Amino acid sequence: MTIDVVIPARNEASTVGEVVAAARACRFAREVIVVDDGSTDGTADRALAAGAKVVRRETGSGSKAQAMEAGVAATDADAILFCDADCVGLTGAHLEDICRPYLEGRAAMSVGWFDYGMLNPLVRRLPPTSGERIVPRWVWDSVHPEKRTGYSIEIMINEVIAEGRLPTTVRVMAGVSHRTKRHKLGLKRGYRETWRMFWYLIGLPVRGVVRWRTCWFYLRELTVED
Ligand SMILES: Nc1nc2c(ncn2[C@@H]2O[C@H](COP(=O)(O)OP(=O)(O)O)[C@@H](O)[C@H]2O)c(=O)[nH]1
Ligand SMILES: [Mg+2]
Repeated sequence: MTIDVVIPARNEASTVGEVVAAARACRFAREVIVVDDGSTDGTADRALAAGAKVVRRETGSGSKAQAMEAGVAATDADAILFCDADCVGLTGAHLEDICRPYLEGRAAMSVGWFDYGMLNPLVRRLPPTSGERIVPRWVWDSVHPEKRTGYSIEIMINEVIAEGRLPTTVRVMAGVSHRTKRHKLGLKRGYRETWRMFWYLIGLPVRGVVRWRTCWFYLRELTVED
């Protein structure tokens, strides 16, 4: 069983080195692949210096989902551990905790949630939008190409798992957060973009892009780990 780490990154120079180091410290991971779409802040250099293999997309109009796709195409691993490049406080131990339920056959998908403190008991049961998750590569391949877009790629991975009635485990990555859109874009634009993303995601079942039953199937097969 081989596991490679795929890290989509656009302009994440301040955190990508720390994230690559965490991924390399995960004893279950073979290779760490960072996919960069025309970053202008030295993200690729930081990733290389931290020991990642860097895949550069030169389209200038990428998306996170397309970066993930390029990362999966660059590996023949049996399973992919996806990880965002803007995590803060992430360690190899967090990633090992995510991998374990998958490796032990308890989960087809294992996900790490950011640490929201008192909100954790509530958050852990929502359909996860986290970028930190392991899935077998067939799950990625089963996401319809038209659905590999925008903010919703994680929801579309959830859909493959839920509609297959497959078990998911989630756990909180203690002490881990990320640089939010407010940090990256400033308060005003950051809040606007966060709300835009939130409404888009809420709208998926409302507009029938994702069926309500999918959420139910997801919850039925969900195990929350401490
Ligand atoms: N290569 C690449 N990475 C991207 C792109 N858009 C987002 N990302 C990365 O995907 C991860 C999650 O994106 P982010 O903007 O943090 O989304 P949020 O966590 O929902 O606010 C981060 O590591 C981003 O750098 C893109 O167009 N290309
Ligand atoms: Mg983020």
